[in-house]
Amino acid sequence: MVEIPRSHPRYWSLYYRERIIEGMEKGMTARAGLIAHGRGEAFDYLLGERTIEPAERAMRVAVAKFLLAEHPVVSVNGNVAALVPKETVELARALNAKLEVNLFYRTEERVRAIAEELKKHGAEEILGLNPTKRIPGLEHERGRVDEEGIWKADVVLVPLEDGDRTEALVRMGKFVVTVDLNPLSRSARMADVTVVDNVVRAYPRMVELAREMAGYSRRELLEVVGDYDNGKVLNEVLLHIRDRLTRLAGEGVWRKKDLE
Ligand code: PTJ
Repeated sequence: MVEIPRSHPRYWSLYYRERIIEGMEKGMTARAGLIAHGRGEAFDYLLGERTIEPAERAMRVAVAKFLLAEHPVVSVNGNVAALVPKETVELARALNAKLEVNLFYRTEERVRAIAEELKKHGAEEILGLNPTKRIPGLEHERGRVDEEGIWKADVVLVPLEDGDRTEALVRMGKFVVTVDLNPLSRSARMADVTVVDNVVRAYPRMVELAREMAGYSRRELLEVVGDYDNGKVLNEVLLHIRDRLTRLAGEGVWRKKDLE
């Protein structure tokens, strides 16, 4: 990995870029994953590179839904394995969920490389190595899922996902949670809960929330879910972006060193 000086004003952004490149060099991340990462970065700029309140609310509901689930599954792709392998394993453990490597651009080599990385971070059972089922309506490799994992799941977390697959999972009757920085993506619009946040911030926060809520009763978890409305939350994200841009345009960004 290229050494980035800690003093660089964009240190974290450059650091995660390097992690994605390294993920590709390790055979985990798809080439298209680099493009997806760039799109995510652009939306993170618009959000202000921090977890906003609607995302916090979405995370609480997502975690409560997972803790209420019978067959919860956390899906892992090549970008997530590069950016948050440790947090992915911690999250699945805290949510009592199974881990499934499930790829849009599936190749056996990438599945194996990702499974290895997860094992290095303490994962024991990893599904998705021999998927025997297919998501109805999705042809070829991108539709293959594990019978004991996504196939059976009632609640599934599919971060940085393709919209078509998200929609197909919803059609199968699954409760679908996604993490996606783009509030306008098809995935964000199709999911039941969309956490509009960077996965590098969202996963550690979700681990905290899962540990905090682990002691909640069923009734308390149902109260957290309440009458959550994903459409409303996405609208709030759009308004956050609009208001922030209006404010920044008013203040002026020319030669401004930090943006809040
Ligand atoms: O590893 P694979 O084969 O499963 O492929 C993974 C990618 C991400 C390449 C594949 O699912 C894909 O092409 O996804 P999309 O359609 O580009 O969607 C990815 C979404 O994730 C986009 O809306 C990005 O804005 C968003 N995104 C990118 N980086 C992050 C992110 N969201 C949260 N955190 C990020 N770090």
